[in-house]
Amino acid sequence: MQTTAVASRAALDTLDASFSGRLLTDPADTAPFCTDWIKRWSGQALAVAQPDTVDDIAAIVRWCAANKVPIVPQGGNTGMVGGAVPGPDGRALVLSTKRLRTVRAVDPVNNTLTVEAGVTLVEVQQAALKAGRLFPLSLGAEGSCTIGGNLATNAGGVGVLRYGNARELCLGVEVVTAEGQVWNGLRGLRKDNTGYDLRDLFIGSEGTLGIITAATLKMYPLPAARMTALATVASPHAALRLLELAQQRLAASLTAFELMSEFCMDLAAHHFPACRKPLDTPSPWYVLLESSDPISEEHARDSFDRLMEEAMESGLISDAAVATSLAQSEAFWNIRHHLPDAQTREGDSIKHDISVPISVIGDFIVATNAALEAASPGIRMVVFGHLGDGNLHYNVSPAPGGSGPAFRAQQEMFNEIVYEAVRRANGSISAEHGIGQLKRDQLPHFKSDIEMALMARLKAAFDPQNIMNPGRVLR
Ligand code: FAD
Ligand code: 2HG
Ligand code: ZN
Repeated sequence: MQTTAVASRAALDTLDASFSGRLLTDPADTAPFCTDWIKRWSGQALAVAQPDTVDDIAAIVRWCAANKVPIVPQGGNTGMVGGAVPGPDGRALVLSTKRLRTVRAVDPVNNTLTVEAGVTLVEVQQAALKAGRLFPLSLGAEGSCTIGGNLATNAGGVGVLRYGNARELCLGVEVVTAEGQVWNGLRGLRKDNTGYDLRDLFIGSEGTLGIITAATLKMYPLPAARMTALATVASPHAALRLLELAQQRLAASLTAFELMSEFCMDLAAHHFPACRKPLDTPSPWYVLLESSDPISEEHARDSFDRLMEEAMESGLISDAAVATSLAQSEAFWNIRHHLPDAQTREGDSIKHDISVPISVIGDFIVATNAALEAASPGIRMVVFGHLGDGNLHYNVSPAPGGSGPAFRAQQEMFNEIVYEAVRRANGSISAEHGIGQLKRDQLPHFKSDIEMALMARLKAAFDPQNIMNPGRVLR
């Protein structure tokens, strides 16, 4: 692409006239859109477009295609891999979906709802609740992330164990293609074998193939009751045995199973006083588990209490707090959801969002912790995650006061140790956050040449001018 930022600026007036909504060009206005949530990537935008409708988006994309201007789609800008912010050269247009906020349809009989891309995840959950249904995708950033971003990253979160990733919750999408055409694939069908599944290509493509402008999503019955507990376990191995027991006793009612190390709990309490530990017994590891019972409050409590008693009697857990109110349950979840923020407030963090087969996760943590601590004495491991999905946030913080370039320079060494262990375990270097900028150059080392070549051909077919989030996912 040869177009310069200067040439594109001259044409910005024609862009402004081509759509309703706002076009921000003053660097003071565009700056908030140019730095990511963890403040690791900062760039510059040619402009930030905030369109109101899908037709506006199509007009903007056509303008970008004609002027060869790269587009960086952005939803809530809560992504963890630097995919939603522009690069430093100031050539790209940030296309924010935040003004596409309509809930277009709710169909409680089909158990579906259709929402526009900029609706936040919490608002999607609320729209389902209003219809007496559950939209089960849930994650710490749900107040600000958008459903478009959730689908573009195939987000995971804390309900995957029972309901699956964002992909499993989406029946249809509407997309503006890289040529500025609108594809309406908003089908609410649970069965539809009519050729290649284009919906599944756009989901998880991180804005590199097209812009998701709306989606038809699945709703579920609301559970009759929920039970939440925070329990102490001696090791990740014990947590795994507890997971097995909980799955046997609660079956599909087990909806969340999260692991947190003691250091994570301490970090949350230190940076957020409301996140004080509800248990006095010291423990190296904690599990936050939740059941969603379809039958009744009484049934929920009986089966959950029986599970906790059995776990206590068999020595799998040494202490547990079972929430007796919604407020208490929310307080437990509050601790879990504040971990990313707590680690950021503590200073630098090097993140690894990995998955391995659940069966090997205990050995993985013991061996890889030892290797990292030997390679860089004093580091503090921040290990937590969605144990029920085999997905760990296997993050590294420096020794107290050790944030800075010297720590950050060790990133490659940490990555090598962690990703080599992931490779040996037949795991993935990105379980739920995606590839973005952060892992783009690692990807070819973890995919076969055939996979990389097929992905490159797909990209070329969908986005022949390479204007859709260029340089993300693929080089
Ligand atoms: P953005 O950050 O704006 O964008 C993410 C990517 O999608 C970018 O590549 C962007 O270009 C692209 N994109 C955005 N919108 C569109 C669109 N409409 N069409 C095409 N491409 C688009 N993630 C998890 O998976 N599980 C978790 O448990 C989880 N917890 C989190 C907790 C916290 C506190 C935070 C800050 C983040 C967490 N995340 C988690 C990461 C993040 O919230 C998710 O990746 C979320 O899905 C991103 O949504 P967003 O609207 O913020 O997308
Ligand atoms: C979570 O599960 C998110 O809280 C963020 O996926 C993980 O901060 C992280 O590494
Ligand atoms: Zn997560």
